Amino acid sequence: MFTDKESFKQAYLMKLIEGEGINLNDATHWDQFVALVILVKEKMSYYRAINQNSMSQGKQVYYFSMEFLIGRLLLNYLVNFKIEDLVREGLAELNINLDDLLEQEADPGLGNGGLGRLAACFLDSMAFLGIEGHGNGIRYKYGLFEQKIVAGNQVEVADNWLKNGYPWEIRKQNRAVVVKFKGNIRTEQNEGRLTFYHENYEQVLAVPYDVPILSYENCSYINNLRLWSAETTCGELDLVCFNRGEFNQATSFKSEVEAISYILYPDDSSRAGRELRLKQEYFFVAAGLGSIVRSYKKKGINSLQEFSRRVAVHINDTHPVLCIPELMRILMDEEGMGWDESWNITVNTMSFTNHTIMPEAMEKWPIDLFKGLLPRIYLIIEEIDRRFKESLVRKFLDNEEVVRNTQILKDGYVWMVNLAIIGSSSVNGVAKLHTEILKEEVFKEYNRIFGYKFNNKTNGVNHRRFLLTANPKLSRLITDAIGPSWKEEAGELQKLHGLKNDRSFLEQLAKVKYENKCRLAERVKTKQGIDLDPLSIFDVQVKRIHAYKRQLLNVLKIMHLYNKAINDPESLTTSHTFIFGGKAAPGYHYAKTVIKLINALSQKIEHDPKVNQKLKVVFLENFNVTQGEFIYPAADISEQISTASKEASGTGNMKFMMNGALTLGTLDGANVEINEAVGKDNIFIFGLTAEQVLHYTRYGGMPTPTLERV
Ligand code: 26Q
Repeated sequence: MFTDKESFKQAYLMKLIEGEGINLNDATHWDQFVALVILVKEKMSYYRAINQNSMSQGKQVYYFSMEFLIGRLLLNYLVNFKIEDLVREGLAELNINLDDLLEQEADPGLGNGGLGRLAACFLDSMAFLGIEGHGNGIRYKYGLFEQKIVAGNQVEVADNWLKNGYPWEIRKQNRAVVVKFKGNIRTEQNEGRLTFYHENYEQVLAVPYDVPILSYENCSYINNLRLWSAETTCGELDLVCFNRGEFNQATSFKSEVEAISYILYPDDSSRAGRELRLKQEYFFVAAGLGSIVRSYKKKGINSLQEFSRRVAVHINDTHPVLCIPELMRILMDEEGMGWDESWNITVNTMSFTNHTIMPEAMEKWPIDLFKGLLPRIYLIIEEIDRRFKESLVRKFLDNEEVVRNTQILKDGYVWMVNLAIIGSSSVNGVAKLHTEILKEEVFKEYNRIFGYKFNNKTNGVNHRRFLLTANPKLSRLITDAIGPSWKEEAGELQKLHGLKNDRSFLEQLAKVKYENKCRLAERVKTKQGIDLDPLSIFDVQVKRIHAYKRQLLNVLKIMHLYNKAINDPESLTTSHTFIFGGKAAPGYHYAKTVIKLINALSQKIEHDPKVNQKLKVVFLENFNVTQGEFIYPAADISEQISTASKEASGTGNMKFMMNGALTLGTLDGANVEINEAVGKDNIFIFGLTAEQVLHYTRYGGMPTPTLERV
């Protein structure tokens, strides 16, 4: 295995020639990329082998999430192995630019936005901290659509991220798990115990694909992201049907099964309630828990009584909440435990994060649909609900509202968030303000019953991806100034305080920002043919398009500047480039219209010679993790202007801030904590507080005559 530049070059050339039968001159960027991937994978296998010997018996953490937005991995692996410079220089000596190879890698769009990226950041952090923490999700054949802008409108194109194969995944056929849907439940009394038999079900084979999550620095910590793919249990086709001549039936069953992991649903909470989504949710939950229990037993621990001491399962929003009844099912129906013991183990194993306060985004399923698809899971939920209500009636006899607002089965629906709170030992919000709103407003009844469960975990981001790797120039400047320890411990960045009046440092800082703006401008020119002026102020709002995030407010502000400039061109003292980016859910008409409006405004200004030297609006196509890595380092101003109380936390706000952008924002989500941390020179706050907004929504009009502005 290579250890220095020369041995790397040799190994690399050998891979090209031996592995792919290509010599350097004939190799395309793709061939060159593949050769590097193979070398990195070999390095990983080497560390894996070392790690096998020191397999810990420590607690295993499983992060269940419908979404993981992991971004590209090649550079992440090179940085974590601390071989980026060696590889970059070695390749340069072979006349290969590492950046060209990085561009070959697909960015798997297996998530909608913040929630999915948070899951990926947690995997990175757990690996770094030496926590044995693994992701469990779905290997969607198609990720979130790729966004194109045609005549100012968003057009969705399928995200075929697997078309060239995904080099980092390893299919583990022998770890496949059978998942059962539909059918009926027969009960029988066996030795005084009611036993449940699931019959006439349809079975689906869940096949795992593992992606390695490598720790920064300590390369022997390699965790796993396990993504499940749905297949038929009988190989290619239902041969029995096929041989009987029932061709259509055989092929349609196959496609019905494969549909489960076919595509990621866009965050379109208002149009929830589709059976396929529920199938997806149970599919990866049952597969994941099945494999956890199997590997738990393999370790030779006979009794599952120890389970919650050795295993933690985290539920990322309500999407994987079926973990709760599914673990109950396994413990009772497969392991023969009683209800109380199973319930204790289950609650102590599960923890849950809520990511929203918006009532329309709370997941609920029509009972009839639910019962038909998951008959045994439904019975368990019914029993959880019954027992919960029974315990409530004892404690809250007086309070009908408490009973009504906390039950799982209500108005013909299964309310997933209620199941999550009742069945977990910890419930957290994602920023201080958000958690307060959960405790005092959204879940106030639960807070009376289970106050001890509620806690806050303010979101964070992986500064090694979004600063160290995405912004190499700033990273070098920081390291020269305060040493390298900030790479492991982000808190060390505080040392930069000492340089706040250091002229030379500040000049270099400005130079880095300028160069990052040039880098973004170059990329935008190549990708969209648009010229950006790096000398103008880059004022950026990139995030999903949503009413509460208020891209429209930003547009109105720009229109105001434009109108002013028409009458008085001198009113614009500096030139501004307003940059937007973000996807709209395909069914969200309002959000799509906002995109159209931004592009219309962009055209209008572009064609107005009175202002087009000073003002520009651009919409960047297909905002994703990779685009973000170019955008955050290049921003002067970060727009974080959601209606106070609506943005649970936000994480883009942190990525911009750590790359030296000033924030224009409202007191919402984690902006509140950023405000406390960075002070008035770095964040500019406007608008109502969350309390004022909530008061306004509840009572109408203005909350108090002396409305105080922050
Ligand atoms: C729901 C039903 C049907 C189909 C899709 C969905 C769905 C999918 C994704 C609903 C919600 C999401 C994603 C939500 C999300 O990303 N929330 C964000 O989470 C971040 C991490 O905590 C926060 O920083 C953001 O404030 C929050 O908006």
